[in-house]
Amino acid sequence: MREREATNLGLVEKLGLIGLPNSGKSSLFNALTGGSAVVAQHPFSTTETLTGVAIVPDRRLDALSQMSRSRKTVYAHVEFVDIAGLVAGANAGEGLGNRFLAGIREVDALCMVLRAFEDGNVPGESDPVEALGILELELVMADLATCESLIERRRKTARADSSVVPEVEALEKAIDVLTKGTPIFKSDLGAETKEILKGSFLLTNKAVLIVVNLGEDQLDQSDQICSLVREALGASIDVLGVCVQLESEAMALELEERAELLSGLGLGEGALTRVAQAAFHMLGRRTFFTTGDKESRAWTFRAGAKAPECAGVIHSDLQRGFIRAEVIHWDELLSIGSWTAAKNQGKLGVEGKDYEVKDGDVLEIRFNV
Ligand SMILES: Nc1nc2c(ncn2[C@@H]2O[C@H](COP(=O)(O)OP(=O)(O)OP(=O)(O)O)[C@@H](O)[C@H]2O)c(=O)[nH]1
Ligand SMILES: [Mg+2]
Repeated sequence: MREREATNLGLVEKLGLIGLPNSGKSSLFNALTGGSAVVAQHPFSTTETLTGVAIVPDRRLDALSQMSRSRKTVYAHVEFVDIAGLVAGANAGEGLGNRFLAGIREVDALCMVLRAFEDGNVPGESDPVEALGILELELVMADLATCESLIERRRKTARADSSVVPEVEALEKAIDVLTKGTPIFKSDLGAETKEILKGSFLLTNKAVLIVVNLGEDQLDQSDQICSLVREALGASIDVLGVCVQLESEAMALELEERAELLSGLGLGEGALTRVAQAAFHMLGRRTFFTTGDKESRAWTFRAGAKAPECAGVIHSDLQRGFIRAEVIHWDELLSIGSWTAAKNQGKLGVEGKDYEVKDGDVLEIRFNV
């Protein structure tokens, strides 16, 4: 049987699932990672943060694996963290307040789960726009408190040490934005300011992805509901409509049955694929491939990386002893039909240390240690 697994190498950034109680965070977490977080009808069923690995499905890799008759297919992955639910007043310690805030401080990006589904048996509101407003306000209040407690101390230090001046200026800009109720991720603060602010560990200075949790009966209104959320955001942030319950039921099925169920509902390969892919992309990650009869594998690199750095993702020896990379884009390789044929036809590019690897490149590294 052919294996399917996620690579353990590469970048380790984590994506935190946040939302109001009973919005479906743990259900989404389980569906994405095959995990077993507690899912229950009462609020605050999650009290401890849980981390899990979600495979990033990739049709390009599937095709390469089939071409090479690989015994193993290894996908890229994204780490998700299931965090306790947040309620209005969390910044002042309501609900699981501080626990929630500590959990979110440790992740690198946020996936907000906004409930739209209606279910009389599951307490909680079903207005995603209102939920967004509550979440934003809580995060903003917490950030404002952080900035205000930092700035006086930093101002004092800056009087003796001018290298701290940019940080003071960045904090002033942040306070300005936050006071208006705007999270940093929605603000027009420049990349440089945001970079300086990273040292302050703000909650809203993180990339964001939004999942609207739809009821099965709302699937045909997905576009309308999501565009209301997009309007409320007023920023270029991905908003994905997902029926979490349905997708997690589908995940329990065998691959073929799952495909049948989802396509029968007009859901294609399902929305979880899009969530994992959007998360992967939002984190600035790109993919290159290696392919052979032993395995076909997706490797993760950061956008803009050069060939030796990518070689180092496979193994540090390959970076240290890097000589050159043989490169072909995945679709061209597929149309030729095999690595050997591509080589014989002279279709493999021979690239040196300065080559910027592109998303979708297939590589073979020549090295000497
Ligand atoms: N009808 C319906 N129920 C759902 C859906 N998604 C989740 N639920 C139910 O909502 C309840 C809460 O789901 P959880 O995944 O535990 O929610 P949570 O956001 O992790 O909740 P806390 O950890 O308590 O903050 C469970 O009973 C789920 O079965 C959905 O799409 N439709
Ligand atoms: Mg939960």
